[in-house]
Amino acid sequence: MINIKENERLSIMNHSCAHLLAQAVKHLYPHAMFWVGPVIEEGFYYDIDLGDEVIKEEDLERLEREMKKISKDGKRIVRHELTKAEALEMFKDDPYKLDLINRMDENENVISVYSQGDFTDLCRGPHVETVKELKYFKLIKFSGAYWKGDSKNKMLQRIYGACFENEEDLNNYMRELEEAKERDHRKIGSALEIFMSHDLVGKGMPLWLPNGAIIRKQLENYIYKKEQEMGYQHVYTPCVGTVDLYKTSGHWDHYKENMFPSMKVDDEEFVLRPMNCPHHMLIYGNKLHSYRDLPIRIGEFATDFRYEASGAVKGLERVRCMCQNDAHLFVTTEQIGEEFKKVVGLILDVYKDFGIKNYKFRLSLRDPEDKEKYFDDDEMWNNAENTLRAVLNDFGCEYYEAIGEAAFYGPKLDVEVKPAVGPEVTLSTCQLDFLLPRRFELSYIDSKGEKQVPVVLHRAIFGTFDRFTAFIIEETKGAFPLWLAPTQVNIIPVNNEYHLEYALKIKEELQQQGYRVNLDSRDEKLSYRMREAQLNKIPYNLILGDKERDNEQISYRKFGSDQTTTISKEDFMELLNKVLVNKEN
Ligand code: TSB
Ligand code: ZN
Repeated sequence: MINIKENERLSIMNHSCAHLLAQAVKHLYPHAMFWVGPVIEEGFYYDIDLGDEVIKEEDLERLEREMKKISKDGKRIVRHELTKAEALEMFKDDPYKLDLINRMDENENVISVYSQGDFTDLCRGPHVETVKELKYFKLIKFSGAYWKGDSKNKMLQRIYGACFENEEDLNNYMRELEEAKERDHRKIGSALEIFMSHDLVGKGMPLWLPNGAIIRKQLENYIYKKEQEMGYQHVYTPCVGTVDLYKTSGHWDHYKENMFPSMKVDDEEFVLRPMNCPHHMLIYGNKLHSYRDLPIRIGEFATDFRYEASGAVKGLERVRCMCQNDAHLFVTTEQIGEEFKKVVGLILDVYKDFGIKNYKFRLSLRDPEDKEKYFDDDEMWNNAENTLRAVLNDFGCEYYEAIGEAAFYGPKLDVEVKPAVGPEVTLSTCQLDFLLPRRFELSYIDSKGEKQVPVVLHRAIFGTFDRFTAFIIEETKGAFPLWLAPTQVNIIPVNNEYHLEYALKIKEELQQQGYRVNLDSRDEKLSYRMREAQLNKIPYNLILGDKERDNEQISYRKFGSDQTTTISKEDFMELLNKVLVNKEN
């Protein structure tokens, strides 16, 4: 999908279209006041104060009609420059614009406003020359948005739109938007009964339904096996800890706004944990360690709770209760490179198995100009950052460096992906940490018999099972590869009277081999049952009639194909096994 913000011409047009929208709003709602109307990747929006009024679907059409009218009228867009004093005078009745003007840099001695017909707005520009140039636009959606994003402030009405140079581009864009909506994991997740939410459980707390639970179990088994092969040791720990635990780790001071409030039980004060690192630090610290034991890799599928803003929670992608595919790797300084390499190798391996191709590696580094912001050990930082770079280069991975984005405690690598709807998110992460082991006074004995502090790598390959599942739903559009599909094979006996027995036999054989099978022996037409299997995106559909029964054969149709293939039962079993093992569709 095109990124409008990155296209200069479209950026200008969309910004002008935001003004056109504001003008139309002013015509229909004379009391309206305007906050900001920026260009975004998907077009533009404008945040508007409509008093007590709330925008509804049909208002978008009315506004669009008004915008078309203004555009036809064809007024020129004219720039005027004012001093700050003049601007303050001009917008003296508009608290929003006054707020903007007052926040402008003192040195900014020219303030510009743009006028088109009866409408003037404070703006840096640039704009198109006349509103006539804005012909191919669409208002897309609306939502509430707190002024300055702060829930203590008034809720404004945000209207989104997009503008293009010609009708074809606009139509293509609208089609892509529609496709993205169809791919949205929230829609597919509900249609395929993967997860649900309920107000009584709470916001950002999805419930995994049986189909979702199968997918999640497959993911768990898959990554557990990989991690076991790599020498990880898996643990179980409680999803709460005392406030003191999180004071020791530093989260209480630095991460509190992302945590649920604490609760008192007898004389202990607990928090729902936002991270598992402190628990794993304690497990490491439970024993004395020699350098010969390192790396020690402690893994857990661990439930965490985070306070995410209610406007930010989204299906399985951004939740308040999540399960991380977490591990903390305890290494010597010399082992950082080797261990980091293993983590990147695992990420690449997993992405290959899932056919994930569109992702970006982001290497977050320290800002060398602002060393005070970071854990104070220059040599450690330099070595670590160079090591991470070298590993990525060795793999030939493309990555970009985000200077100044490292955590206080060390550099990190994130993998970013783009969901069907909304901004990019991080899936996998690997974060170096020089500090946490110190806070927990962890150590190992080196070859000279001296105490040393290990370095910790925090890493999550799937990120969370929640977010990863959301992503896989969108990647596959719900047509999961055989090994992940909740129902793998659907069996349709053509006629229950004659073919049910054979169908039952095949079902049993498949189940004995571990497949998840559904027998659709409902008294419905064959075509109806076939269509439903397609809707449920079941990978293999078997149609069993006379011929199949008499010759011990299977006729099957793969999801998405309208071709039926007939082969011997043995060949079918072999085929299915091959598809399963190779993680194909
Ligand atoms: C990797 N302590 C580390 C851990 O050891 C940690 O918690 N890192 S994290 O904060 O980056 O979270 C790990 C992963 O969880 C992220 O990469 C992201 O994929 C996923 N994640 C974070 N917040 C959410 C959320 N609200 N909903 C779903 N997944 C999330
Ligand atoms: Zn961690």
